[in-house]
Amino acid sequence: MCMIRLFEEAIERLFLEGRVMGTAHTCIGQEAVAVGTAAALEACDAMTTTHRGHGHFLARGADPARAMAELFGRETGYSRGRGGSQMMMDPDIGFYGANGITGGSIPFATGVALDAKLRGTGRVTVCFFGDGASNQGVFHESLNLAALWKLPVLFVVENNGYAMSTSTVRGLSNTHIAERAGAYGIPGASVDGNDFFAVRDCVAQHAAASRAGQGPALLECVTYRLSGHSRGDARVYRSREEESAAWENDPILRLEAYLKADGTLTDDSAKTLRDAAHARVDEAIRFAESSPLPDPASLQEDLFA
Ligand SMILES: Cc1ncc(C[n+]2csc(CCOP(=O)(O)OP(=O)(O)O)c2C)c(N)n1
Ligand SMILES: [Mg+2]
Repeated sequence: MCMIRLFEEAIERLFLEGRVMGTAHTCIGQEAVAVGTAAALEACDAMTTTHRGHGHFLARGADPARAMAELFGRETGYSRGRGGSQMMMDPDIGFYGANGITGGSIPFATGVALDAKLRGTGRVTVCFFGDGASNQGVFHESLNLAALWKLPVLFVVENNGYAMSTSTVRGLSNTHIAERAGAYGIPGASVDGNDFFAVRDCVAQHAAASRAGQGPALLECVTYRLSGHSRGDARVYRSREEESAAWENDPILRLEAYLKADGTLTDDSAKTLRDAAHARVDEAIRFAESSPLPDPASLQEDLFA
């Protein structure tokens, strides 16, 4: 979780410094959802994500150096520098990609789960998406088919309070997204998405059921997008007081306090962990900046249209 936080903070800084181009959506404040979910999965399982997917990718085991290189547009990046923030994937770790289309990963993950069912691989697919994406038509279409065909897929909605500048109370007729599970006759659960253990245990329980043939579930992780929507968001649609209150609920500080209270972590070991995470992110930036840009002569490689 620390490494994800530092990776995201580095990206926000690198954009401001003009060292990284384009845009990116960071997941500061949502790290427990990514890491809690990844901790509950098996190596054979699959994940898909959204435009806000760095944390999911890193939690699944992506190399931060290659992810950073992709953000820098370098040949050593996950998409050879051609995709950037929203176009990273690595099938070798069961990570089938981010998606710039809001809700775009929902039918895609359903297809990955259909493949697992037809082949009998025992693989569970986790599909991350946001509260805003839950209003897309493909959400209904995918959950209906996944429920009908009892597909091994967990729809994990990160209810982070906002879709761009629209708060959930302004955009959702019922902000308790997990309650929609009843419409499809599948299990639904809502957990505190800033509590690592709550997320991990909930995903583990439903992944086991799904793996055993019981079909999909809709899991809602209630969290808060501490960052702006993307680069250059002045956050005029919410107050600084609201943000300060949300920072009090920082999932990393909560986990740290918990682990210190039960004696697992000390001030020294917490510092050692943070230093190690810092070193990995610093090394990722060094790797990215020293990597070559793609050769212009390779421009037409990997084009399918
Ligand atoms: C089909 C489509 N419509 C609109 C957009 C513009 N858009 C990008 S992110 C976003 C909000 C997504 O909100 P949510 O699903 O809650 O995810 P979050 O950004 O909170 O992680 C929108 C509307 C898009 N990328 N794709
Ligand atoms: Mg959202």
